[in-house]
Amino acid sequence: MQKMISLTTFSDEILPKFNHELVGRLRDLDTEKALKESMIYSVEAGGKRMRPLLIFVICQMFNHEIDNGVYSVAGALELIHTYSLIHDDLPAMDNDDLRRGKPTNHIVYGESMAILAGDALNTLAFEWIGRSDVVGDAQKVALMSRLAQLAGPEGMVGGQVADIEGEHQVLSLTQLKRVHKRKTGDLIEFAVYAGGILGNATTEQQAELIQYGRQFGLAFQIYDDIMDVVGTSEEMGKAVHKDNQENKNTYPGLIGLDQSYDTLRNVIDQAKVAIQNLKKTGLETGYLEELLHYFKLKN
Ligand code: GRG
Repeated sequence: MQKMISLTTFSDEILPKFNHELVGRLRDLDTEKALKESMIYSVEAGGKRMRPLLIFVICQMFNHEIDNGVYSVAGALELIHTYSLIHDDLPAMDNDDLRRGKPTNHIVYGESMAILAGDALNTLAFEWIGRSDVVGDAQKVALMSRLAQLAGPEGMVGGQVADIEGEHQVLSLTQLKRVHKRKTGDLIEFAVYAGGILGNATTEQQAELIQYGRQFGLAFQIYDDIMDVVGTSEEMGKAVHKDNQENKNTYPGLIGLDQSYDTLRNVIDQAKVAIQNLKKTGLETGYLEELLHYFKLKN
């Protein structure tokens, strides 16, 4: 029987340890001071660490210790996520001044340094997985190639391009879903994939984890779209109501707020089906259920 710890324990104890390790490793880098500062600034700017949290709870579900190897993989994912946000905020992309309630990286360090900090975080991610002395070689190869695929042209970067290309067109819901899946969903999919690989999930369990992750990722983006309409800048730590002003394709823009909430509800229900299937394989799935409470279903 698994010894369960509460989700609050993850937030209160495991995430601070992880943050300490993450920033410590960046401080130890033998590189230029300005680059290091710029990288650390965004990594410790107060992200929710949702993707690492997914990896940690899945490892816990499989009784896999949250060791240095898990930190390397979860850290790598957070580095890639952070790089994507730094680049997304650049003047050539979304041109945002505020992220996580703080000035964006290029506002503080200038555009060149922000681009280079993003590049450095992206490449360092693969070094961290490759150099881990706890993760097995076969696992490393699987993790690195899947991360490259999901973060690269077929995944997040391609999704960002499709999003930009779609800005002056009205996308169909199917097209929008595909943009979201790649731009936002694919890194979340990596989190559940990595949890399953580290935890030695069976093929059947891995398939259900991916199913859960895909629905979680879609819900994450729909919720972000909804919050851009109903949230305040203080709550979100970034500018809101931008999507509409910038003619972005969003769920509320395409189908309205009420139907966006309905779609969110349906997507969460599908994530619950994956949870039920995982439960049938003997896993304790309470964490996966609790994580769905992140999405506040109003209306
Ligand atoms: C620039 C290559 C490149 C890719 C950018 C991630 C991305 C692709 C764009 C971000 C656009 C965006 C704001 C999407 C909404 C969902 C999302 C990814 C929100 C940010 O993630 P959180 O909420 O951020 O996990 P924190 O700050 O908590 O880490």
